Amino acid sequence: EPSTPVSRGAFIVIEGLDKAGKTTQAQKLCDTLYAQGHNVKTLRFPDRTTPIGRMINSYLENTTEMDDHAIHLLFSANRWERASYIKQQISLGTTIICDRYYYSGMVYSASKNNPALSLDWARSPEVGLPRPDRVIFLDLSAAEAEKRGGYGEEKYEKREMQERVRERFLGLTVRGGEESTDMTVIDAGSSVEEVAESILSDVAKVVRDVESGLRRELGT
Ligand code: 2DT
Repeated sequence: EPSTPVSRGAFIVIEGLDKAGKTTQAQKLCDTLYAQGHNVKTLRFPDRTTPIGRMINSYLENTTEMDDHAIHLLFSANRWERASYIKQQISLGTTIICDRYYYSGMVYSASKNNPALSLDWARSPEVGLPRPDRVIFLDLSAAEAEKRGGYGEEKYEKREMQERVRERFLGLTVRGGEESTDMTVIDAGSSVEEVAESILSDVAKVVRDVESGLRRELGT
């Protein structure tokens, strides 16, 4: 008798401003799903451990200057170098919780006040990457984010930039098209436990749909 095929894993992305709690919440979600018996792994972008990731890191630390388009393409390439791994894990039944993805990619690049770098331009190198089953956008005002211990020294950690980034993230959720349907906005201003609960109730539905075969293939 053939064994029942394993259902694929779900691909979940956590997005938001710096300080919104993405890393904490990604880890909590991973732990909870694991405790419920799911195979689950976390990923984060940028992945600073690869050669491309090290170039991104030196840009973010203000050690290297780079053209806005060039750095955008490196962020995208940093996702492409993990694309087959993501697809493989998902097909083996592992759920992936990913800290930032191309939504950050589009929004940060398009928030640089460079008229030559539109949201549409920023989207194009991402076309064909595995599409998440759900993107949780942890929403926090730039003022609240700053109160949570202030920004560090990295490239985009400035109040004005963070405000533009937030506007564009929220813009993505209402712009129409794929990004809008992918994204759920969750208020990141309440306690860690409350935020975790809101995320879980949304993600649990998606995981259930994936497992029951309602969402067959991972999209692109
Ligand atoms: P972390 O602080 O999460 O390591 O992010 N960024 C990120 C981009 O500009 N484009 C991208 O494609 C991604 C994934 C957001 C470091 C910074 O890099 C920005 C903050």
